[in-house]
Amino acid sequence: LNDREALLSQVRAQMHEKRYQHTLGVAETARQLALQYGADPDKAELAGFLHDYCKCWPVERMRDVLIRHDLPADLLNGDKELWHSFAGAIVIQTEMNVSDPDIIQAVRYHTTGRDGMTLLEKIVCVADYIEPNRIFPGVETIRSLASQDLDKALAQALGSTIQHLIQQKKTVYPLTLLAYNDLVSGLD
Ligand code: DGI
Ligand code: FE
Ligand code: FE
Ligand code: FE
Repeated sequence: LNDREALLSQVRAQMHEKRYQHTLGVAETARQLALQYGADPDKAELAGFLHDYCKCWPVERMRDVLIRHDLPADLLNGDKELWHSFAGAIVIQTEMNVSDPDIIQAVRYHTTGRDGMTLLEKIVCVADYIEPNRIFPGVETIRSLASQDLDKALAQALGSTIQHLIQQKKTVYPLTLLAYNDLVSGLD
């Protein structure tokens, strides 16, 4: 109980209020999706709660973590938007004593996705798109797909992110394309 309070306040201290409300939304949405799709609801909630742990850190602090842990050059030379998920997966181990690989992977891949995503990874990634505070064109489509078919929801979500990145002339990280192709080729 006291542990739970400490966990909440430590995560809250890493970010501004709006990001914290998003974090709570992802945690609750991930729990609901886990109940719906047969994953561990406690793990899903915790992974959702931790997923954006580093999101509001200064980029230099995230870069330090990535360099110290030898993360790939394509990540360090690529879009800084991706850093918080890979840094977060490292930092929750050192600062929050998280050792569960399922939770660590769900945080690591919550932004990019990857091929062969686990159920928990999919749940956190979809929850990140559809939590109640999210408003963007197309979110209702993803919400309704998520109530029917998690893979369809995630394919739709990643597909719209890829389109958005291309429209803005931004790079698409290879793992995002691999995730998208993997999901689409598995759909009926
Ligand atoms: O941290 P959040 O804002 O809650 O959400 P996120 O971690 O899913 O996404 C962070 C941003 O990363 C999102 O606005 C799109 C951007 N982004 C940049 N390059 C890529 C990318 N997202 C994906 N999936 N793949 C990319 O290559
Ligand atoms: Fe994120
Ligand atoms: Fe996301
Ligand atoms: Fe998020």
